[in-house]
Amino acid sequence: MERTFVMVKPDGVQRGLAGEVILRLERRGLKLVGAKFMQVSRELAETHYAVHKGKPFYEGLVRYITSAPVMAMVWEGPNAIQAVRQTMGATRPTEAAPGTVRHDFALEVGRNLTHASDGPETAVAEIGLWFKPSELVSWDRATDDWIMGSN
Ligand code: IDP
Repeated sequence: MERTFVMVKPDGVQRGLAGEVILRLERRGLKLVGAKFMQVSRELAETHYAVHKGKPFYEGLVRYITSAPVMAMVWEGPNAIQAVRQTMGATRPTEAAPGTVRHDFALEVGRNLTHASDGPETAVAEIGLWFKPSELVSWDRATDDWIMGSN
């Protein structure tokens, strides 16, 4: 079982697409284990995007992510990291597959609606950065066996 960090970025919230993103992840079968609607501080944005520091788009990226509230979430499921990245689509919306969130609702890489952890180590680090352990809920869902059964 994996957990992954997912964020509906300011453009997604402003455009009323937070529910759409949640709907798609729920329908996929993933389980929500943490969520908060929040304004991102510059400090948090810089830590989250530290890997991009020095790149031409870095300053704009930090400005974008701190410009308005976001919906930060943790989703759980088998292969959750890969499944969520697939549902979101490629970083550049014009390269995202039809049917993905970024294809269906976005045009530009600088306004690509969502963030999702890109690997197991990043997921652990990002979940720890954005959520306290006490903010995450482990819970049984009546449909778990129908979604997560392996045989
Ligand atoms: P990801 O969000 O799909 O993991 P990353 O390459 O990690 O993609 O980039 C992080 C975020 O930085 C992107 O989602 C996008 O918002 C922004 N970004 C990446 N490349 C560019 C660019 O060339 N111009 C503007 N923004 C960019």
